[in-house]
Amino acid sequence: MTNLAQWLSQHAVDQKLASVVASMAAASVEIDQVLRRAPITGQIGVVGRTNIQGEAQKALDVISNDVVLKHLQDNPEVSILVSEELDEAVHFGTNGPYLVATDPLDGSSNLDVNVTVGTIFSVLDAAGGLLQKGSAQLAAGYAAYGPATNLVLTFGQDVTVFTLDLDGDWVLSKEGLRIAPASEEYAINTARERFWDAATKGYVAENVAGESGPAGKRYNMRWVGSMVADIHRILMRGGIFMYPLDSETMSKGGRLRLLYEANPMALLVTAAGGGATTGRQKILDLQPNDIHQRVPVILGSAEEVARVEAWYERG
Ligand code: P6P
Repeated sequence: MTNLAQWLSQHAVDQKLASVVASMAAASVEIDQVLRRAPITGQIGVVGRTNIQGEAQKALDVISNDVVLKHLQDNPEVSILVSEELDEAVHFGTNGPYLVATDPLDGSSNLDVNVTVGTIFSVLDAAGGLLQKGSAQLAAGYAAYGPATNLVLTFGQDVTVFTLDLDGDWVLSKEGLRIAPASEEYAINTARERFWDAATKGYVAENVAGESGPAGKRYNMRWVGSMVADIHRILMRGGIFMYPLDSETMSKGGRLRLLYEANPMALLVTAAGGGATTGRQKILDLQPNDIHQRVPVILGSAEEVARVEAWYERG
C-alpha cells in the first residue's frame, strides 16, 4: 500500500508544496482524533463566542483552528494563514512561499448529531497576496471525518483520495477520481425555496418533474448540511451541490465563503471533470475582494451544472 508521503514523492510534487499538504494532513489526523473522542471528553458545544461570520463558535471549531495553526506555524514554508475562525490573516513572520486558506472544521453544527464534517484547505503562492483568484490555487483538498476518514487532494489536474488507517497513516485509496458527467441526485436546502431566484426554481422544478418532465429522468435529493459530506458524495457518485444566491443571502453575496470553501471545492470538482459556477460566472475566475467574502456555489456533474447555467442565461 502507498501512503501519502510515498505518493507525493513518486509524483514529484515540489517538496516545499508537499510539506504544506503534509502539514494539513497531519493536522487533520489530530483533528480526527479529537472529534472521535469529543462526546467522551465533553468538547461538544459552543464556547459562547461568535466568529466574523456571526456564527456561534463551537469548542471544536476553536480547537481545530488551533491544531491547524500549530501545524502551519511550525512549517517554515507557510508564511500566511487565512482561517474562517480568525478575523484577520495570520502572518507567521517567515519567508515561506505559501499561503494557506482553511475552514478548519466545516459543518460543525452537525457534530452534536455525529454527522460527517471536514477540514477544507487551499494553498496559494504567498507572493500573490491574500486576494487571489481560485484559478491561482497550487493545491486544494479536504479531510472528511466520516465512517472512514478520507483526505481528498488535487494539485490542479487529478484528484487523489487517501484513507486514514488505524495507525494514523494516510493510505492511497483512489487515483484519477472523475466525477460522473450526468446524475440523478441534487443537493439543495429546499426549505429556502421561497428565497430562490427563477433559475434555481426552474432547474429544481425540472428535477422534481422526474421522468415525464424536461429532464426525462427521476431524481433523488440529498442535503446533509455539511458541505464536505455533500461534495464527497458528489465526487464519488456524481450529483450537484447548490447554495445559490437568493433573496435572503443577496445582501451578503451568498452563504459560503470563497477563499476556503468555494475555491478549494471548485478546484477539486473541476479537476475531476465537473463544473463550478456561481450560476453566472466560473467560481475559479472570481476576483476576491475580502478574505471572508461569500459567494453563490453551484458545483458538481458537468451536465447538471450546464443545465443550471442555461437557466441563468435565460435571464
Ligand atoms: P444550511 C455548514 O454550516 C455550511 O457552511 C456548509 O458546510 C453547509 O453546506 C451549509 O453551511 C449548510 O447551510 O443553510 O443548509 O444550514
